[in-house]
Amino acid sequence: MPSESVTRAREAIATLIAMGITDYVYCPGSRDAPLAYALAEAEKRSLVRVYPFADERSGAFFAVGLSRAGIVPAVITTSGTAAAELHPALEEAKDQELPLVAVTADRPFELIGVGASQTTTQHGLYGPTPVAEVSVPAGAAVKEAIIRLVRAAKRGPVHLNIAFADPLIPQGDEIWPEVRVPLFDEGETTFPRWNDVVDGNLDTVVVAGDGADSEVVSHARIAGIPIVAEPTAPGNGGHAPVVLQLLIDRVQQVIVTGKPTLSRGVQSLLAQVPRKVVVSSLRIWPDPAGHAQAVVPGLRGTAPSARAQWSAVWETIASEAEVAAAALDGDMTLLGVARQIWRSQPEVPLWLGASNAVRAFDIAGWGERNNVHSNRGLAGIDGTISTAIGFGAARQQPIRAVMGDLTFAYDMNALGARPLPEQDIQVIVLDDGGGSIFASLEHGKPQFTELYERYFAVKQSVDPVGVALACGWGAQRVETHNDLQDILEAPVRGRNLVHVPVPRESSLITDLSHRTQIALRKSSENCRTIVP
Ligand SMILES: Cc1ncc(C[n+]2csc(CCOP(=O)(O)OP(=O)(O)O)c2C)c(N)n1
Ligand SMILES: [Mg+2]
Repeated sequence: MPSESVTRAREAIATLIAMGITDYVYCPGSRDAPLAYALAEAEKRSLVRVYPFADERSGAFFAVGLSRAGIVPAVITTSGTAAAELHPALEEAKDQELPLVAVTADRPFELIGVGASQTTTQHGLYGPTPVAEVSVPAGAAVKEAIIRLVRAAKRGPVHLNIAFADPLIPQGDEIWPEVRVPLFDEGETTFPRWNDVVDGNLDTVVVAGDGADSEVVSHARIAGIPIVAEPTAPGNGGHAPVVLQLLIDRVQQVIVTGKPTLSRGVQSLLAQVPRKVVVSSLRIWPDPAGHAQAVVPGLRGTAPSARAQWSAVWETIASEAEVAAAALDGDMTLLGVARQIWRSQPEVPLWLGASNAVRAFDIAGWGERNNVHSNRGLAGIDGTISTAIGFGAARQQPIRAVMGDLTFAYDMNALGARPLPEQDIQVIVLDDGGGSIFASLEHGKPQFTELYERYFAVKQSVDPVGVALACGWGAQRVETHNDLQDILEAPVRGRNLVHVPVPRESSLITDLSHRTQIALRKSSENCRTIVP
């Protein structure tokens, strides 16, 4: 007689496949074993790609990487704490509105709350995080629930909790179900024209954050509108935070696209600018101040030309900022190294860790670069290596991931995982002996120096090279610009780690901004009118 649980697991996987889900992170356990057998059958039929992970937290972040690369993944765990491990990645997926299906196997519901082993309340486990959630009791049909759930996943993570009763292994006579799903018509959206919502008489900047609309950025560029783009947005690669610091009071209108999170200057601008247009198709559009005049899903037509004087002022300061930044070349500092990495092998996708790593690129990178990514949803320092591995796996491309030392230590487990037998990934650890970002905030003041080390820096006793070697990665410590350059010019092959010690920075932007002002004063008398 066929196993009822294995039959339902097959129905579940066949329905997920029919809904277009072909990539599965599978984390082992006893309760989710029926799903393992179902996946193995689907794999035999070449219907799915399966990435086995022992560590569910890492596996879930790997899935976020897949999703960021355009694949809708499912992550399968067993019951108990295993299910809880998905929560951080689901939070990140929620904020980026990335589709992801969390499938947790559960005990039959009558075993909840009666002291049964590895049994907890899994329905509602992630609180309000999933955009949809369904729990299916043991023995109940799963198809309809899954169809509705996967459709809801367009807007973020969803949670499917399925209870399985014993026996959990195949009895040998289960069939592979034929599952048909409805065709869904997605309809069309029409966008307003630029001139309908953007005032062409105002001095405007486009702020492009993570997930920005490349059409908006390219139209703005043609019209000469200055662009303040974060490293993960199109139009990146200037020293916009530095320029903005000097011109912030002159901006009369902002067009926001994507979710900007990196610089305090941009946040101040967004809070104070008189006129703001948000271009976003996200369910939760970025406007914390809540005073946007318009929120639109896109713009059509051409952008109104910027005033020539406004573009010229911006350009002048931007080129002086570049002169100031060029003085960093050769430095083994966070900014110097970020600049060096940014300009090496632009064809290799970059994955940037949160904290100062991504900010250093925001300030020091020069020259536009595509294919730069980061978990900017909740800007966690967890799961960075796992997400980068997932993104690289989805793109089937070598990838370079750059992060701070705490960020590395947080996700070291990922170095031991082998979701793919072979992968080309380079992890660069910018090691400044703990968490440094707080030193550039109020906590960096001299009166807190002693407290800082113990409460904020929390330096880990971890040797990244030793860890990497122990996990079968290649690894080296690099201390000179030239040695780093040799590594950055070589193709990324296999798994390897580069450990780069850098001094702790107290403020990334102030120094560059100061240098830019000096350069401006020297370069032209006219600039006195620009920088008072
Ligand atoms: C999961 C998580 N825990 C805590 C934080 C708060 N946090 C932000 S940056 C940071 C320190 C990061 O240190 P490191 O990776 O060495 O980068 P650095 O600031 O030194 O550049 C911490 C703890 C966070 N963002 N995510
Ligand atoms: Mg650090």
